[in-house]
Amino acid sequence: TINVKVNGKALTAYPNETILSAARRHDFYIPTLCELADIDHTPGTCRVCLVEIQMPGQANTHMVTACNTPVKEGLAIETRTKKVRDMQKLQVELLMADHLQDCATCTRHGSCELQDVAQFVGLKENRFFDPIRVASREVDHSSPAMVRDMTKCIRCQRCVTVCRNYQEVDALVVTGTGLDTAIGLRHGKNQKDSTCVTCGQCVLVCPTGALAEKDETDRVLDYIYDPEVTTVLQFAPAIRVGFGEEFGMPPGTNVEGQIIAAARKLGVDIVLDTNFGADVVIMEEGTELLHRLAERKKPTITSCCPAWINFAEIHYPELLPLLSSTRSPQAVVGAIAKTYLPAKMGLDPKRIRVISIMPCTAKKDEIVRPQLGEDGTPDVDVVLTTREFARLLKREGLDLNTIEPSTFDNPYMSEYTGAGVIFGTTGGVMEAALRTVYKVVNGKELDQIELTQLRGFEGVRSATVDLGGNIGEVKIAMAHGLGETRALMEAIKAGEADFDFIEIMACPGGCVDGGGTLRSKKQYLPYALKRRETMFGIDRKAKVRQSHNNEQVKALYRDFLGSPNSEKAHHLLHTFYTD
Ligand code: HC0
Ligand code: SF4
Repeated sequence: TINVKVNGKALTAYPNETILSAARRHDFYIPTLCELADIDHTPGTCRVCLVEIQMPGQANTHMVTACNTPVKEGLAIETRTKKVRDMQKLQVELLMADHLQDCATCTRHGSCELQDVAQFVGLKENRFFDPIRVASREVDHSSPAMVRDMTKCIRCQRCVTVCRNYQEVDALVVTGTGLDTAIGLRHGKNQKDSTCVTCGQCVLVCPTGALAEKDETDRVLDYIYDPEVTTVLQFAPAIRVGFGEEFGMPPGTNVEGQIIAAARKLGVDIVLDTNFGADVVIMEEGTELLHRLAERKKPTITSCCPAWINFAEIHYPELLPLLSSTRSPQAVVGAIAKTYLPAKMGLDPKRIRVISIMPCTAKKDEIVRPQLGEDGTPDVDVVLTTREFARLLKREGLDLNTIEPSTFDNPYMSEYTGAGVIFGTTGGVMEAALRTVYKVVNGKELDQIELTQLRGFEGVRSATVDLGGNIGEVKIAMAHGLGETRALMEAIKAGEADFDFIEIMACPGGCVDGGGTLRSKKQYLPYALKRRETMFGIDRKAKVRQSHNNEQVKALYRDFLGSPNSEKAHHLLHTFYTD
């Protein structure tokens, strides 16, 4: 180890460790805006982590950036001298010179890392603000899912790193030099026409409001306060285990009951569960899988993750025939809510507006796909991310902490099984599908409902599962994160991956860590395992744990669709992809 002093206190550091890392391990706070240890990112571009150091035996001191200066034996480090504080303040003031000053209108207001650091250094004035430069910065509204606002970018490049090294989409590049440096899409494209798949991982690591979901809370209020409209709200499996964090609850708290109650307080007419749609998806996709296995078509790849669909369409169009044609659970709920539900409840389908709460940015561009609607009317009208839903409740003066939990009351589309709920974590769709496929093949339930051998967390996992009957052993794989997905797709193309069924989730961890979830400052995906644990706990306690045993799903087939993969089911619950 290496001996150093921080603010006069002796402590030990590791060889090759940076000053920032050593100080942090010993609870000395040094502000920074670009560094993000979780994604191994220390570009040293924000220059806020300035500290004053003195080499052993030397009288003079130097100012250095702590994030990329290694410790040395005998080094004395000062983090709070007047000189350090003044220079940090000046550095933040310089960052603010080229930053839109209108914090009150920003989606990041109240959770912005730049605001935090400005408070920390005690910034009181903005002497260098250059409105003309800021006005010349690009704001890209082309995507239905996300906004890229360069008037708020501090060029930390975290987004470039996550997109390039983790998602391996590599859509983002640094453009320009010097004062003109910015972040853009490759080849000067706008977001919509670029190779971006709107997974939103870059949004999760952005320290400011430069990258954000497209805020549609106003549109939801328009629907809710329109007396002519019947509002139907669905929320995704992962929402109930990640939403409480937006209101300061411990990570992974199950707030399903509070969400239902909050939606009613907002004025939503009918509250449904996307989990119901997940159970329907298993009926459709499971049936499709069995047909494809019989025809020796393989692999079949899941189709519920919209950033994965975007990725396949843009980056692997030659593999599109392998994708299941079954729509995602959110799309299924949308289609059923505008056909079966009004028929059952005596509602006018034209007056129904479906609102989805999703942990995902890509779900916003999923709903504008023309094939997910009827005669130009979308099945789902608007998607709010977890973050926007929190913003909406706060706008309406609702605090999740003080809301009494409630329960679902819709008799047609709100019941769900344990299989439906685990969709939200990597491997869950696979596990849910196998529970049902096993029953179809063998006429009896799996002895062991929990397929714990599938529950690892490695980026790509594979297994061989004996489905018995006329099917026998099938080889399956699950990937989460697009970097891992790319590796798997390359292996398939090279003929080196012999799988029957593959689950893909574009976000590392699956939906519980989607690009629409809480932005946890200074960390990348810290709550994945807690949220996942809660999800498995909900499944374990569920009275019904297999999709085919969902009574409301059975009624849907009996009264409306006929059987899985029927003509009507095909029309309403299946889709196609385009390259
Ligand atoms: Fe997911 Fe879904 S599980 S994609 O991760 O399949 O967003 O939670 O809603 O649609 O059910 C997200 C989560 C969903 C869908 C479901 C699937
Ligand atoms: Fe890259 Fe995903 Fe961000 Fe698009 S949304 S730029 S693919 S990280």
